Amino acid sequence: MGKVALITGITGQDGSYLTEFLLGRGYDVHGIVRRSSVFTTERIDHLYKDRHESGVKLHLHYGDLLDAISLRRIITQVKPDEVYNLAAQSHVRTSFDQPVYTAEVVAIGTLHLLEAIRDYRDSTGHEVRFYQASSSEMYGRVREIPQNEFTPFYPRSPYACAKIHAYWQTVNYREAYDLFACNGILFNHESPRRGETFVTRKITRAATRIKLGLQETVYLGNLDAKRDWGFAGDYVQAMWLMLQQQDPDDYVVATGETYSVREFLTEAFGYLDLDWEQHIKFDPKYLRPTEVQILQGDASKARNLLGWKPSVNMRDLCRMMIDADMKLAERERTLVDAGFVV
Ligand code: NAP
Ligand code: G4F
Repeated sequence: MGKVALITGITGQDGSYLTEFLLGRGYDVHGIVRRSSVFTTERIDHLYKDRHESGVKLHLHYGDLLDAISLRRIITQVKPDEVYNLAAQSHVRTSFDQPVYTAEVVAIGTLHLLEAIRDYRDSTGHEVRFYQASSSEMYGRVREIPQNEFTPFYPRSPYACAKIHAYWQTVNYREAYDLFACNGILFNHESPRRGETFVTRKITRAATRIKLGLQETVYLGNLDAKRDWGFAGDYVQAMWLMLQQQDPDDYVVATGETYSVREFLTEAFGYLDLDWEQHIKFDPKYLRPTEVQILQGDASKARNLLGWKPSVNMRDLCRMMIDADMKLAERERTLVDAGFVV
């Protein structure tokens, strides 16, 4: 029998890459999907087979991190060996507009899940390994560069405060209840599947549309912020590796390199022979009340203990995203030329 994994946040960027990775390793993958009036499964549609076909390995269940009963029911039905908690209101700027909701999903939602797993393990004797999607955003106002597993947290957003709550709950369930629970402290990771309101994807979408004459301008906020950007496809492998170890632990996952938003812009627009300064305008709406100015990770522990290392640097990541977004822009151009409004 292959292993069974349960993924919260399966419809998100990381959920889709992790699903691909686990299916490739023979797992039965179950994912929790929120009910919505529109389809939200675009990122995993290429993996999904109708349940009436044979050999179906990907199964979706309606549920929500805010609905503890649904989590308990799904865990009892699915009997997972590994649970990956990727679900979150993951947008930092939005967390200032919806702090309570963000805390409920990110902090209390994680607690609902940990409680459900603990009770399931205790009543069945079935060991469940747990991965928590912790974030470099927790370092916030950094005093040391680069950041590693010992760097103190100093959160600068409601999102980061909630992630720190979930981080420590994960540690506490490991220590108090002997749960195999790990935190992956992941630095920013991007891909062609990145949500379009995160800065890298906003830039690659805009640059390709500008190149094809579909728009003129893009509005951005703080161009001086620096991030350690890696490729999401690499980072989900680190999540899996953490759950395959002898003992549970917490790991930083990062490239070790940091670049400003301005440098990312230069790379993206330069690749298309465009001058970004002709197309970028400032909008204070995109500033945060408190900003994280610089993140740069030290992933030595993951490299030494998990044998993990990133395979894509910022330049190649940016070009991968531009190449994918150019295909989208070309399709939009074709529609516009045929008289459709996009
Ligand atoms: P994402 O693309 O925003 O995906 C978030 C996922 O969570 C989506 O599937 C979303 O469902 C789901 N979700 C949101 N609220 C939920 C709820 N109440 N109940 C159940 N599901 C819910 O995020 P990502 O970039 O893949 O990141 C995955 C995780 O890693 C997140 O926890 C994020 O905070 C964390 N993280 C991300 C990064 C990064 O750079 N990407 C770095 C560090 C940590 P819908 O599709 O229905 O919206
Ligand atoms: O792309 P961002 O929105 O990512 P941010 O805030 O670093 O958060 C992402 O990474 C975290 C890991 O550290 C995750 F935990 C979190 O879930 C998320 O995936 O913004 C990056 C930087 C910020 O400094 C922001 O102020 O870009 C700056 N920025 C400048 N103009 C902008 C914009 N960010 C966005 N989203 N939109 C802008 O127009």
